[in-house]
Order: sequence, then C-alpha cells, then structure tokens
Amino acid sequence: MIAIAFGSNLGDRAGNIIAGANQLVADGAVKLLAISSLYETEPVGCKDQPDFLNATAIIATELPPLALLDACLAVEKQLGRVRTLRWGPRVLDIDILVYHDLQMNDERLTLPHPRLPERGFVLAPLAEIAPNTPVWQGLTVLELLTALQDDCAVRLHRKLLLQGGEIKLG
Ligand code: A4P
Ligand code: MG
Repeated sequence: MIAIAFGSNLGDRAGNIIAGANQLVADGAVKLLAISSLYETEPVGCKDQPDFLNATAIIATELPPLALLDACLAVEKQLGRVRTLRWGPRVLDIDILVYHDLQMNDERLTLPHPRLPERGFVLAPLAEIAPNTPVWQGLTVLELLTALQDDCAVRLHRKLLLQGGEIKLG
C-alpha cells in the first residue's frame, strides 16, 4: 500500500485538499484508489493557529518515492503554499505516509513518515480506508489508533466521494 496525507488550515480548506488530490491525478503522478472523509482536527505542535482539515488517500503510482515527493511538493506549490513557520499554517501539506513496506532515511524523505504513530489526524482518516494494513513495525493502523496518546480533537467533518478517479465533496 502507498498512502498519502493531506492537511490544510488556510483559505478554502476542503477545496484545497480536493484540488490538490485532483491535481496529482491530472499531472499523471498518481491514481486514487481510496479516499477518506475529511476530518476537522486541532493543530498539533503549534496551538496558536486555525484548526485543520485532514484526509488520507491510498494511491497507485509508477513513481519511485523521491519522484512522488517531488510531485507532491509541486502540487503544494501550485496551490499557493508559502513555507514560513515549520508546523505553521498552510494552504496545503501533502505527506507520504507509507510506500509499501519501504524503509528509508534520505535527507529529503523519511519512510514510513516518522510521526505517523503519534498523530490522530493521520491515523483516524487512514483507519477509515486501511484499518488492517500494517504500517509501523508490524502494527496495523487500527492498533496504532487504539494505542494513541494524542489528546488533540479529531472529528469527522464531511464525506469525500471518488468518482471517475476524481474527488468530489460528498
Ligand atoms: N519529508 C521527509 N519525509 C517526508 C515524508 N514522508 N513525506 C521532508 C513528505 N515530506 C517528507 O516538509 C518539510 C520536508 O519534509 C519536505 O520538504 C520533505 O523533504 P514541509 O511540508 O515543508 O514542512 P512541515 O509540514 O511544516 O513540517 P513537517 O515536519 O513535514 O511537519 P508535519 O509532521 O507534516 O506536521 N496538526 C493538525 N491537526 N493537522 C496537520 O495536518 N500538520 C503539521 C505539520 C503540524 N500540525 C498539524 C498538521
Ligand atoms: Mg509536509
């Protein structure tokens, strides 16, 4: 399984995530196999910023990991992300969560995503579409979610639909 995560807490948050996912498809970088609902989530790491919308997707891609990262960063840029504060507010953040069972620690890319097991805003949406897939040291998404200590609120916001390979609001 290859899974990616979307987050936005500036502007039209749902629109940014939907546009970003559809742009990755339009660029020919990925096919979307499954998309979670949108979740409204309290900011982790830097509390003094607006709440996020987060979602996750399972994808198919021919791109190797670093080329997939470049495709994600290009879409973030197209959608108008300006990097300021680390962990600060953003129009769109796209992270690679897992790339099959590949483990890597390149200076540009760490896989699986190093903060995956700590984050309700990733595990809750991923549990919707891949509950029983092992993603971290043999533990499944559901097992990680059950063990999670994170007390930041994560609430279901809205369904997303996957139709003809593209995402729409449900
Ligand atoms: N990078 C390394 N590994 C990866 C990976 N697996 N996927 C590098 C994507 N990128 C990876 O990312 C910095 C660099 O990380 C990339 O250029 C890439 O080479 P960035 O997106 O510029 O910086 P960032 O997102 O501010 O930092 P970071 O460390 O990626 O932060 P996180 O861990 O993604 O956290 N709270 C809620 N509720 N929802 C959120 O979505 N997001 C963050 C950002 C903090 N709090 C949040 C949320
Ligand atoms: Mg990021």
